Parts: sequence; structure tokens; C-alpha cells
Amino acid sequence: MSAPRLARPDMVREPALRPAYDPAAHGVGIVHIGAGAFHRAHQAAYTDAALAEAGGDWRITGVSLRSREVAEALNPQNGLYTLLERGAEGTQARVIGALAGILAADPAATLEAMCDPAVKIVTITVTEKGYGIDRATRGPDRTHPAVAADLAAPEAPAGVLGLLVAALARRRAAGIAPFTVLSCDNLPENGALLRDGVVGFARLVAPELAEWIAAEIAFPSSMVDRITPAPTAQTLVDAERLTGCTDLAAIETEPFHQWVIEDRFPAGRPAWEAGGALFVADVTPYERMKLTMLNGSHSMLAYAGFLAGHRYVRDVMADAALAGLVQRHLAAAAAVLPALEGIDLRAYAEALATRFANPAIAHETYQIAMDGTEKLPQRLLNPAVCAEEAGLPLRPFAFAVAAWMRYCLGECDAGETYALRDPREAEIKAALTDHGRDPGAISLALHGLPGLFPEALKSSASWRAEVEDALSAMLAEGMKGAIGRELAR
Ligand code: CS2
Repeated sequence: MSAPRLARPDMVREPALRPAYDPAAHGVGIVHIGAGAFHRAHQAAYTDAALAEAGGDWRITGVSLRSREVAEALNPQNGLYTLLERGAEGTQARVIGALAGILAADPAATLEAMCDPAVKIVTITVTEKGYGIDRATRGPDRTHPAVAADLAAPEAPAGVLGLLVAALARRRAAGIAPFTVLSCDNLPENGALLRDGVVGFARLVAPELAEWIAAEIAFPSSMVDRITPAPTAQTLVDAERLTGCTDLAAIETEPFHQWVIEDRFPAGRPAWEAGGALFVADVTPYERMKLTMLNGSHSMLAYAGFLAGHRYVRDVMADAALAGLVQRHLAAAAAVLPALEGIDLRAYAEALATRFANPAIAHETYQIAMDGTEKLPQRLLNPAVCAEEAGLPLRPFAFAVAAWMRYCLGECDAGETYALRDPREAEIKAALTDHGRDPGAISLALHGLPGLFPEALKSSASWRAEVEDALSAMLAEGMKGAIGRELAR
């Protein structure tokens, strides 16, 4: 690439693509943990819109807990990067100025940043597995490496729970008002879950602090949505073409975006509504809708699609039989949801199918397939429990779970092997040794993974029969064969 490296807004060829404010004129008010592509396509873009419309000291210090990659790309660019929005009608670019810089793999500097009195909010996207919260007890998961390390050395934390507790403790001791903690991951009631995790961690290291955190700190929940694949070489080529600058931190995403947030920010917040955020008193129904419909069908199509040889979600949607199963899943997911005022679930399902089919977005099924044990409960298992309770068909959920089980074998129908990329990968492998390709034994072994399947499903004969039946078809006929025959059953 020959164009100069992006480092100042005025280097962007088209003025309309530059931030509509002077980034340097705004101080930092947010620390964001997990500054990957999703954060940069979502919360940072909303903050950019808020800065443009309402100003304020709301720029973001991004934190990468482990990798240096994002820092190396963004810091030489003074935090500036190109956001490409790819839709069926073409690609739009916009340069985002909301990020002030990135701290990489530097827990001490992260803690210091979190203690800055100017910081009013800590936002987080570390994926489901990043928190180290045990979903069953809702307390810290002592087997999580970062949690274990931070419990052993709470004064020098490096994980999410440890950093939050240490920062809140230091601020309290120094008489600095606390920050609001905003989880932006795809977890049910993410704010309440994180609050329980943080309070539980504090109980173990500083009991007197736990009650104060429980009483004083706001942990609003939020529902986030924007399909954001990993950037590719083409992302950088297109960013350069559209901005006239070399941009090693460019990312791409879809035009659609949604953010529904509980409005509890005692220390203030940016005017995120400028970017289209919706503030509500209770985010739970929105979260459930999105996790059950979008993420549930995403997981189903990722396992089935990956094993049927489809690299991208858009290829899945071009496969008529599998697209039919996506429609079936969306309808089954909608059927277990309570009505949500102002939302037409059929229209939502239609919009999702169109988003999945976006020909300009290359979203890998393998990317969505990762971390299944972290995703299944809220996406497929809890909705299946609701279906069982309501006497609704279990098959769509059972098919999706069977596809995950088939995926857990780590081998395609043609014999090619792949890594599961799941935090419980070793445990899954151990559970499946000796079970060969016997659907009953595989299903039994995976249903037995501690803490994963709800009792209501484990003890349901009809659920287990449906899962086994779907898995049998996948093993006997291959994934393509099973998909082709599923709707005609
Ligand atoms: C996907 C999500 O990777 C996954 O598991 O289902 O990242 C999905 O793309 C986002 O939640 C969309 O908002």
C-alpha cells in the first residue's frame, strides 16, 4: 500500500467521511475492555455519533487484555480507523474518532486508566467466556484462568472481575465517584449477571466492598446487535480506496445496528441516542428476542452449515434446504417469546433472514461455531425448555443441538478434522472418546457435561429422542443429506 497511513482526520480525502468533530478536543470518559472489531463497529460508532451531535468528554480508552494486534494497528493512527458498512447496495465508509488509544496486555496501566476520575463508564465486550462467571452459581468461576490468578493476587489483577473490583476499591478509597459498568456481550441479563460475578468476587477478596458494590454500582443490561465478521485483506484495500489513506485498523460490518440499554448511568453518559440507541427501563425482552432468534438461528446454521461445507453465512442462505431450516428455526424461536410491544416478530424474522443473506458480508460459519458450550444455554437450550413447557415442537431446537453434537466430533463427513475452539474442548473430547459414531452414546455423553444442559431437558424423554433422531440422520446420511431430508420428515 502506498497511500500515507491514516493519522489525522484531515488526511481523509472526502471531508464527509471524517469525524464530524475534532477528536482531540474531547477527553476520555469511557474505558472499554475488549477493543476488537465488534466494539469498533458498535459502541465506538455510537459514541462517535454522540460526540458529533452532543459533544462531551466521552472518548474511549480501549483495552486489549491479551493481544497487542489492535494497539499496533490503532495507536500509530491516533485511534482513527475506517468503518466500512457493506450492504447489497454497496460499501460506505466513515472514519471513527471516538477511540483515544489502546492499552494492550498491560493490566497495571488498565487499572490506572479505570481509576481516572474522568472515567464515568467501563464498557465491556470480552465474549461470553471472557468474564469467568459460573452461570449456575452466578459467582466467580475459580477454574477460569484469569479468575484463579486474580483471586491469588487481587492487588495486581489482569482479568475482568479482578480489574473491576480493584478499580472500584481504589476509587472508593480515594474518594472518587464510582463508574457505571456496562456489559455489551450476548449474555442473558448481562448487567445483572456481571453484577453478581463482581459482587461474588469482591466477597472473596474484600468482603466489606461487596455490599457497597451491590448497593452503589450501576450495572445496566444492554442488548447489542451488529453482524461484524473478522476483517480481511479486502477490508484494508477498500478502506484505502475510499479514504485515500492506508488504514491497518479498518473493519467492516453490516449497515444494520441496534443497541437497547437500561438507562441507569448515575455518573452520566454520552448521548448514544444520537447513533440510534434505544433507552428502556427493562432490556430483558429485547435481549431474549435477539439471543433466541438471531443468535439461536445463527448457531444452528453455523454448525449445520459448516458441516455441509458452507464457509459463509451468505452461502448457507443460498442453500434452499438449509435456508428453509433457518426459517423454521426463526419461527420456532419467535413462538417461545412473549409479545413485545411495538415489535412484530415476523417482520423481525424476515429482516434477520435478509441480513444473513447479505451478499456483501463474508461471515464465517466457523467463527460463529466457536465457544458452543458458552452459547448454547441462552441461544438453544433455554428456548427449548420454554418450548417443552408450552407444548410447542421441540424438533427445531433438537436439530440445532444435534448439529452442535455432530460438530463436537471434530471431523467433517469427508474425514477432514478441525479444532472445536471451545473452552471445554478437552472435556468434550474426553467425554466422546470410545463413543465412536453411536448417536445414543454421543448424546448421552454430551448431555452429561456438568452444568450445561438444564434438568428439564435432561429428564425429557421426548427431547432426548428428538436429539438422537436428528443426530442419527446426520451421522447416517451426512450433514447435507440430513438437511435435505429434515423438512420432509
Ligand atoms: C454470532 C454473533 O459469533 C456469533 O456467535 O452469533 O456474534 C452475532 O453475529 C452478533 O451477536 C450479531 O449482533
